[in-house]
Amino acid sequence: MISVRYGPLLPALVLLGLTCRPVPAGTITGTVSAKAPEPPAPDGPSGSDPYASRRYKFVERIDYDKLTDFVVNIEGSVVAPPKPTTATIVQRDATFSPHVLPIVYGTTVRWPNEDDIYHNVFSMTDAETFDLGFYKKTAEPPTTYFGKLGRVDVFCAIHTNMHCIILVLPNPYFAMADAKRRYVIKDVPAGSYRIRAWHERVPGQVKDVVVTTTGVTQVDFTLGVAELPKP
Ligand SMILES: [Cu+2]
Repeated sequence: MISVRYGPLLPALVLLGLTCRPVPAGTITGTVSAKAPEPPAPDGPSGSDPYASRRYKFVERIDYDKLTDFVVNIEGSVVAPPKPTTATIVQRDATFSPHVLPIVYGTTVRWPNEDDIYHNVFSMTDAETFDLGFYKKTAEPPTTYFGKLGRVDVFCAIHTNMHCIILVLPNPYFAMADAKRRYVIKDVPAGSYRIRAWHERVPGQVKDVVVTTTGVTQVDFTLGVAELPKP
């Protein structure tokens, strides 16, 4: 399981965007996508496609062009606790929606169940461990507060495929890519940063970026295993 880790909060505390007067700010934008590795040569005896055989016919392969839920965020620079804010992940048709939710630390997440069947919401992640028990539709859904940085995997104890991921990030400068794989992070105080592109299924990527007050900084990412160390 890939984990997202950040250093201790307090030593890294900077007053990013917290001065009294308006801070000159810019925008970071670009694309983020993932690329399939070069496939090895066909391994059948005569170069035939082994996936045609009954044994492998139903093995699902990653369609890199259809991956979604990419997140791009500025690393490291931790702001003082932001204003209390809430976000929501619903349980609908036995699916958590959204599947990936980036939040700034200090956010409270609501967990409404919109189905007529029981669901359960629990996490056994190091960053957050909780169990909200079993419940159907309720007037006031249970909530959880996320005060620690990191990746939190959340499951339902009843349904196999109910899984979602909360990325608890150190500052509000993050964005999810849209259907066209474009992301936009606005109102970033001018400065030098490292930004990370993340996807749950492929290795992330970090790039250095300088944000100026005069316009838009373009940073594109193509994720894949190509950059990982080889034996
Ligand atoms: Cu469930």
